[in-house]
Amino acid sequence: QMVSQGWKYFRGNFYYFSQVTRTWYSAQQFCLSRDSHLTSVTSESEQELLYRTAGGLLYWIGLSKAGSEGYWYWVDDSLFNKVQSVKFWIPGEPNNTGNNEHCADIKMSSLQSRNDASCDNEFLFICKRPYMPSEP
Ligand code: 2F8
Ligand code: CA
Repeated sequence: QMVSQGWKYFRGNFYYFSQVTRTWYSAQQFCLSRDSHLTSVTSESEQELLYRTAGGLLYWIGLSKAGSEGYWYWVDDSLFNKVQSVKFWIPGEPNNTGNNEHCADIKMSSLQSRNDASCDNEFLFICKRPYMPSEP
């Protein structure tokens, strides 16, 4: 039986912390090839797990901007809760430096860990895959 090597289990999902860097889009393509997406972060406990495991290293997450309004969305189709999300950004972020920061990473080992950055940066990344028990 296949055991999820390199994937960390937490509350119904498996998480993969990469050891190599990719652009945001390339990272998402990698996650898709492993039946996963760049991770969403939809609760305080999930945010804690991720920033603690990240240990201060910088990782892409599955948050990007779309549309002419540039609203944030989760690439795994989780609902983006703008109000809840405020407390997860680093103070002063997102600042859209150079009008070219349309993807998000976790950067600080803190509840307030999120930054917006240019999607062309090559960073480590975190994939997330729901745990789906199969029939015995
Ligand atoms: O000071 C915050 C600022 O730091 C960097 O720009 C100098 C970040 N750039 C990257 O991570 C590529 C900005 O996104 C960040 O806002
Ligand atoms: Ca920024």
